Amino acid sequence: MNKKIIFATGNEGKLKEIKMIFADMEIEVVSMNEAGIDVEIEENGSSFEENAVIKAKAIAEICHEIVLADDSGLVIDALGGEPGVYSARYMGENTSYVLKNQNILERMKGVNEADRSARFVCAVAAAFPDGEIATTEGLMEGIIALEPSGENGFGYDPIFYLTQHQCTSADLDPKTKNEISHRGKALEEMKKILVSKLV
Ligand code: ITT
Repeated sequence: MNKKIIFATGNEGKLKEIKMIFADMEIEVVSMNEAGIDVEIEENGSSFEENAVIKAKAIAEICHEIVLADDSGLVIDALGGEPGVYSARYMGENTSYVLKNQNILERMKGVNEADRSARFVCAVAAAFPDGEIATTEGLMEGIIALEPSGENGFGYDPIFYLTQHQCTSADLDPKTKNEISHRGKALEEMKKILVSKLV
């Protein structure tokens, strides 16, 4: 039984969450970094799913193991779906999230609560050594906060307010975030596919 998967991500925030979500599985999750793989992948798809498949396939071609990839982002309705698939590249890949978040809050100034709806989307793709591809998707609904809050998570978490929890996703403890998050949902679905493939 193949109990190892390579996760095609260079994002440490994602990786922490992924490892925690897989902690209850007898599957070793190895990051690209840990596997010694260092390649630039051009994410030129027009959807989260397309980009996840591009990343998983690109790495599967190199390592002939089961490869998973996560493409995710923040979709803000009042901004026509921005930053969307460009979430990592918004204002430039090297711009800090303090500045990116500040910029979004600035653009959302004056937008009333009813129109601040947004969601995190996560597509996960698996590329199997036999060439099969599987994808799953998860969503987390919320609104854009009025000001940043919280130290947990990463990226846009400090400005993503969960009305049900009355806090941002950066205020949540990591376990609770994984239970309700776009990534948690997409990966729980993917775990079921992996179990059926690995028996
Ligand atoms: P890899 O492609 O190497 O996995 P990346 O950071 O480039 O890393 P994406 O292209 O999928 O990944 O971009 C996702 C961006 O969306 C990420 O950099 C964050 O800015 C944002 N994002 C996704 N999930 C998030 C979460 O749970 N909390 C906060 N921000 C998130």
